[in-house]
Amino acid sequence: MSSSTKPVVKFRKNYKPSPYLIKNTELIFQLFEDHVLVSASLNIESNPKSAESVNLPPMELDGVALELLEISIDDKELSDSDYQLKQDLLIIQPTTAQFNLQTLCKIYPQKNTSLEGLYTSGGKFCTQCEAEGFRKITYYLDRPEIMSAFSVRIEGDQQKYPLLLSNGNPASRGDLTDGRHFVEWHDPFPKPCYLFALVAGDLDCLEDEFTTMNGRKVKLELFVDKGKLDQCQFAMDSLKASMRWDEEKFGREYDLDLYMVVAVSDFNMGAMENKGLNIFNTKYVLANEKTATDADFEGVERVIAHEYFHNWTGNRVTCRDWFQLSLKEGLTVFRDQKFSEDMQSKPVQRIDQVKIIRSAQFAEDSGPMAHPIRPDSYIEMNNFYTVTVYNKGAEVINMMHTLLGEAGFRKGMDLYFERHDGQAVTCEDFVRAMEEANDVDWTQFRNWYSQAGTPLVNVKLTQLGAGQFHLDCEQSCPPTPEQQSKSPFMIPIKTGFLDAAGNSLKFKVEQGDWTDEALLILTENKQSFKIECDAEQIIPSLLRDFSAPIKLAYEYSLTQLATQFASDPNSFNRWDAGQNLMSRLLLSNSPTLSATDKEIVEQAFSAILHDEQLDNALKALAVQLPSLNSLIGQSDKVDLDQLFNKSNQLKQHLAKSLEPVWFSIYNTLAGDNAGARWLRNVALSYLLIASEAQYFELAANQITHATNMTDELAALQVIAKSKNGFESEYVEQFYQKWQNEDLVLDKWFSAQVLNEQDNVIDYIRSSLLEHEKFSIGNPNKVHSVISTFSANNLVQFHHASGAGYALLADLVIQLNQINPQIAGRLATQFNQWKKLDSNRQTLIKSQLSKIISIDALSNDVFEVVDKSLK
Ligand code: 0A1
Ligand code: ZN
Repeated sequence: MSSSTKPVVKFRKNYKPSPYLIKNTELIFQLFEDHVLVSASLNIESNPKSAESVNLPPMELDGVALELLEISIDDKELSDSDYQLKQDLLIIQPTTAQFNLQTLCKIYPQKNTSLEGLYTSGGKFCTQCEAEGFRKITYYLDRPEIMSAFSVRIEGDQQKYPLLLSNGNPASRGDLTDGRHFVEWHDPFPKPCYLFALVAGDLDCLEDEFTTMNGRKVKLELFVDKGKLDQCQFAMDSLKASMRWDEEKFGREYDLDLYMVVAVSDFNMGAMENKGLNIFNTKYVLANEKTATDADFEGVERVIAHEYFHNWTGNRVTCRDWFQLSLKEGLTVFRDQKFSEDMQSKPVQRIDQVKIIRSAQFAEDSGPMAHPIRPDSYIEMNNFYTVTVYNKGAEVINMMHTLLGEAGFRKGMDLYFERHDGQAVTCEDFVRAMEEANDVDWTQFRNWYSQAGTPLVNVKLTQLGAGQFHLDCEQSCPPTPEQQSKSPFMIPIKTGFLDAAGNSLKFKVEQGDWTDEALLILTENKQSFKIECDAEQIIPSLLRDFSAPIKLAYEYSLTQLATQFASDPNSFNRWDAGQNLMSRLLLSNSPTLSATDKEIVEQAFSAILHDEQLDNALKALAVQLPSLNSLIGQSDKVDLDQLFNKSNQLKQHLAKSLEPVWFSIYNTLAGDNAGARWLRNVALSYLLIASEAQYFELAANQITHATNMTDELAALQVIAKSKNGFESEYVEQFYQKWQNEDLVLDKWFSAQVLNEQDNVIDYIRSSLLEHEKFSIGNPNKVHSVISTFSANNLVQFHHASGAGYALLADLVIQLNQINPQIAGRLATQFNQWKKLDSNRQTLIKSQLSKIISIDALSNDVFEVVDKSLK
């Protein structure tokens, strides 16, 4: 990180096309034990589209932490006065419109703990170049609109690195002297440098083949650490399923002869879509029943699909600049979500997607880092790989899909690919393709791209006469750091109506046809819809399937919510009514829950659990309280102590009053599929809340005899959370059993940080952070311990002593040097502080002030903390 320079803000409005292009890129990597030599030969041309007034302006190439050993232009070595080396830049003065620039740089991947650029993980070399990591490899125009054809030669020790991989197709290979060998690769598709990848190491490989819709054979190779082949089959199956799905749904075929996936343990994110050579966090590749939970399997399937789908939405059509990130990420998340809905249960998937929006995205949208899905400015791009750009971005695409329908959406996608294949484009280009393919005007819809914040829609229903109603809607959007006032959004609200018994009603909107579901499109600040419905009492079922990323307020009575919870035909809204009901009780001003409140929920749960039509996964979801994060995410101010209290009271009540039901579910449900395992494990957790003494044996028995990780982990979680969790022999046994299985150890760490007793913070500091298997350099470990603690053990993270805040701040400071990207992300965990009481505000503010005053603060952490303090 450029720690000595003052952070510079980059603005979207200042975009200018690059004055130069790089047509061809030839790279030679010589790998050694303590350094790597990188020679680059770049065919450069001045850009006819450049906005520069001078004919041949100076050329500025990005480069960070590079030792420049040689530099020449058209084979003539440059003297010191021919170029300038500034902080993170190499500046040359071209004299012709076309020339070849050659550089030789020395880099130190073995010392690179930022996990950006070229680094080592578990004895192998690997890369991560998105967003701006390529500049840590060689001097380059490190911006996504520079698309170049790459040829790469890698040389290294034959024994240590039998595999030398890069993008595209292998072109040649051979032996060198001193036990070294080389492989050359050529990628025929011009690509931005953020999609460059290199891997060198000694790995096991699972091979397979896929025949595309046009009969072309594609070789599939999945590389993992030695001994892990028995955890690869599911990822391979998911890859083939994704390839088929993209052909069937979108007519998109894979374009190279080879598709490689490499799994590495040290990785900042989930995975990376490098052309033809995806690099994955092991967490999203390795899975078998013994080591991975049902949720892990879904994660693998989703991320494998996500990276594969990027080949068209991201690689073939890429981003013009990083402000356009949602062009590829929102769209690709949307695509992986639709894929998961087709592979798994649709309502369950939708509920999972919405939970992320309501907990993490609403929180971001109401905090200091709020930004539109297409941000207007940033200091450190790595801070903008956010739930807003990704998940709200996907919601915006989903609204397009809802507005246009399946066929209209496909027409838009086809036009987008037809127009922009091989180009680096903008969100505006995407919207225009959708608009023009469908002949619609989305001027107002574009506000979703330019405005931050979560719109709130207040809805009221008034009866005008027999069977005649008005649905009055009013939208508003709170100010966000850079935008004080907002224009109205275009908001599709999928709506139905129920009678008092919960049956679906037929109705008409304005002059429309009779229907049982309609899409109301709100465009004004205030808008009223005339509803005709032949019933006395009607219950609106609004925002079905979460048809827009908004908050919706309607004053339901508790009975109406209970009715909806029991029988809304829309599965999503049925779940949502339950969440709504509980949120209302938990967030009300009263300090405790009344007996009637508790009974309403108890009866609703009981009905759900006895409903023979409802599948187990939906039951499991329905009987879980809204997460504290989503309750906080949805509020402007929270009384945390009251919230913790009431949510404990409710859990205790539900655990005790339904004890026989939980017990019978636990004992009679065969855990032979994911939904059943889930519900059974929810029952187990309620039983331990009802009485640890009485039911501990169930958990002990389960952890001892489990035949799959889902059950084993569920038992570990309740045991580790119990009163004697820290000393439990079962926790120790789990460790002994799994000590050599890195990803399982991550679960072991996480389970322990969720214990809500006061000594947990000491335990984390003295036992977990000091544990021989903990490593601060490994993002998965940091995540398992620190992020899990601060995001999911809210009772202790927000402990009135401030010890939880101090723990997080210490880790941010420690990681600031080692891995700024992870440090920046951790620091966002403080972002909700303005919603809290003044005591906690003071405590957090003092930690933030401590962080911002340290030496050599990275841009990543600076940007987050500085905004938070404003
Ligand atoms: N494009 C990847 C995510 C990714 C982004 C940044 C990274 O390092 C800074 C790494 C991966 C994806 O969406 O899967
Ligand atoms: Zn992505």
